[in-house]
Amino acid sequence: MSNSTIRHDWQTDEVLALYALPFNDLLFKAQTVHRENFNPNEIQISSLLSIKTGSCSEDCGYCPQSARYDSGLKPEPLMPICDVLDAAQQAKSQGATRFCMGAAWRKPKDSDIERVVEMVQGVKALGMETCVTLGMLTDEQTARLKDGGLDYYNHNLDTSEDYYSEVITTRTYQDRLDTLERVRNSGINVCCGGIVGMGESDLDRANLLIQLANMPQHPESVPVNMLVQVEGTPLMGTEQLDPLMFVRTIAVAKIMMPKSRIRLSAGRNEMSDEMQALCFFAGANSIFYGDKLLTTDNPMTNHDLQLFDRLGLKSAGSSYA
Ligand code: SAM
Ligand code: DTB
Ligand code: SF4
Repeated sequence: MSNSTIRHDWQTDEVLALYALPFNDLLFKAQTVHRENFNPNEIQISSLLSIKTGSCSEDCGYCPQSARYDSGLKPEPLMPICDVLDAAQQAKSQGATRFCMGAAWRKPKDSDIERVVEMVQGVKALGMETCVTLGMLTDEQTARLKDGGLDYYNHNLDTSEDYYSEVITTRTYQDRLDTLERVRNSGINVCCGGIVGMGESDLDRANLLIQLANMPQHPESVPVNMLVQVEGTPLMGTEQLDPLMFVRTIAVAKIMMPKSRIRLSAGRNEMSDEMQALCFFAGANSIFYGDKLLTTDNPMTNHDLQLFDRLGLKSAGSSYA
């Protein structure tokens, strides 16, 4: 069997066995799979913008945007389109090829979707790829986003089905899977991953990856976030995950989903350059770039550009350039 066989039948025991490999063996295997599918010196660069901030009705234990927690965040309504396009133009001029717009909604209203479609069309006209993350969608809303030209929809499973209810109680794992199925069926590319460092077990991390890899089609983009601990949220103070376990998670994700882009996502501001280099070696080949994620800090663009230079990494470019 080739290293890069696309499988949808991963079993718990074999995923735990990958995790348990000696670190060098695991990284060698992941890098081998990665090279069979991608140029190992190219990364895809996405920038994020929070187009609607805070006052969210959900209780996601990690999130500073939930109305239930006092994180000190100032809520902001849906941004005017011209401001969104200014931010997209700035991200493009700094080197991003995809612009990801996030809204703190449980689910959008139909009127919200119309405004988001205008944003998507404006960003595409700048020559960038588009991604939005808006919460749960109906069939009609998904079709409208597809017709409007959206390239990617981000909707994370966040963790294993078992651990999910420890983190979120206001919507179910099945709700997440239903939206993901709608997005997949509509023909929009799927961006779906999770967060580690939330106090989950090794088994939870393995089961999250099994959920992702055993979907009928692997997500094109798989963000692996390290929890950003925010004061006021329930997960503040969670024991830090061993950074090498984070690197292992990237490597196992790469082996299980060889043709997917694994994104080194939230948490980079708290990672050393050397840890990020290990993540790129393990098969991560996409990042969020720009001084801010949605509401928390990300490494400064100058620092990232220097890191790319030191590592000989180049932008993978945009299919629209
Ligand atoms: N409200 C929509 C939803 O939850 O689907 C879209 C925006 S939500 C902020 C997008 C994703 O950001 C979440 O699913 C979660 O994976 C990630 N996220 C939020 N807060 C985070 C944190 N403190 N650390 C790491 N990832 C986080
Ligand atoms: C994803 O997986 N991570 C991004 C994006 N998709 C929307 C969000 C990270 C948010 C980190 C906390 C914040 O800045 O609010
Ligand atoms: Fe709301 Fe999304 Fe934050 Fe959950 S992750 S509280 S749904 S903004």
